[in-house]
Amino acid sequence: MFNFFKNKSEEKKENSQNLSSFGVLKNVLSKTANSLVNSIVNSTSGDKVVDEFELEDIETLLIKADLGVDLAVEIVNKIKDEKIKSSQLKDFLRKEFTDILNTDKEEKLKFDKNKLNIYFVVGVNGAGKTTLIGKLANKFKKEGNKVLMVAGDTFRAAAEEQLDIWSKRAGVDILREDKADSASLAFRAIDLARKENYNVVIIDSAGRLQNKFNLIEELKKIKNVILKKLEDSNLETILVLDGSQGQNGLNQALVFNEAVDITSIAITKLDGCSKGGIIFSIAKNLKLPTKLIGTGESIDDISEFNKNDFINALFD
Ligand SMILES: Nc1nc2c(ncn2[C@@H]2O[C@H](COP(=O)(O)OP(=O)(O)OP(=O)(O)O)[C@@H](O)[C@H]2O)c(=O)[nH]1
Ligand SMILES: [Mg+2]
Repeated sequence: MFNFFKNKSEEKKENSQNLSSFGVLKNVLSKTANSLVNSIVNSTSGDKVVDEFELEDIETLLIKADLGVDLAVEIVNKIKDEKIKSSQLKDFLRKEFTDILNTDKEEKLKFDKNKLNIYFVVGVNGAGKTTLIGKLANKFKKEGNKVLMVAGDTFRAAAEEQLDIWSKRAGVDILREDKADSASLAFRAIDLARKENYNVVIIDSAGRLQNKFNLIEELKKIKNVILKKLEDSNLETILVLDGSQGQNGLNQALVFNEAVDITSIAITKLDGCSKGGIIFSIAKNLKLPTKLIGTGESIDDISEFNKNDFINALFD
């Protein structure tokens, strides 16, 4: 009965909390759904086999949706070979996209409450690493875990400060040290976590495009330290990709995977972008599972990737 007294912002907050996480996902993916599904289905007409001209359009549209040339050509060839009709196109795409996501890799982020869980977060400049760490820390903290953030980006001025702000927002501890060597910081972080019973450690890293060799060498050093101290801990090496950059992500994934064996992908900035097709491209080409998606700039704007929900959000 007191609804009348609620101000607009309270109302908005309540409404957004009422939105199911699927509703949020559907909203976030609406542009990708348009570019990857609707525009393609709408590019054909009549209840006839998709013709040559339409196939050309479909190929262009799939490439534009950041599926990558190889995958786009493969799908178009299948439509042609299987003599798919316009009316069957949507179901055909749904099955194709579902099959691509069916890699045999674990879909969920590794986590075991009774173990130390280490998340090493890598990616190029501005991909959204630090923001993702803030969101992830908050999620783990809310689920009752003892979380330590590690300010492993000791390169960029103000990077540690930025992580510090996120640690306060999430209400978790942070290990930071001016001008520290990031590998030795990771070393001390894992020791500290064991000594003080943290069960989640999230390590930030620098994202330098302009100095790729040094960046990659530094990441390898950090990873080696983590592996040496791993014991029976869980480890996820998470590559953060800016979803709005589309196909660039594939090249980044190749380089980072070669250097530090990526175990999961986090795609950020999917909100408002139409390039979510990159998820299929990465699954197909690298067999790397996307496990997290960033859906905005606020602390709760993170979802665990679920392939059925993802497909349903695109197609339903
Ligand atoms: N819209 C949107 N913006 C995001 C998302 N994730 C991160 N950002 C924004 O992207 C920008 C860069 O994010 P950071 O977290 O600082 O990126 P980073 O990878 O740590 O960058 P460096 O430390 O410079 O390598 C910030 O302005 C974030 O607010 C997301 O999911 N959606
Ligand atoms: Mg950062």
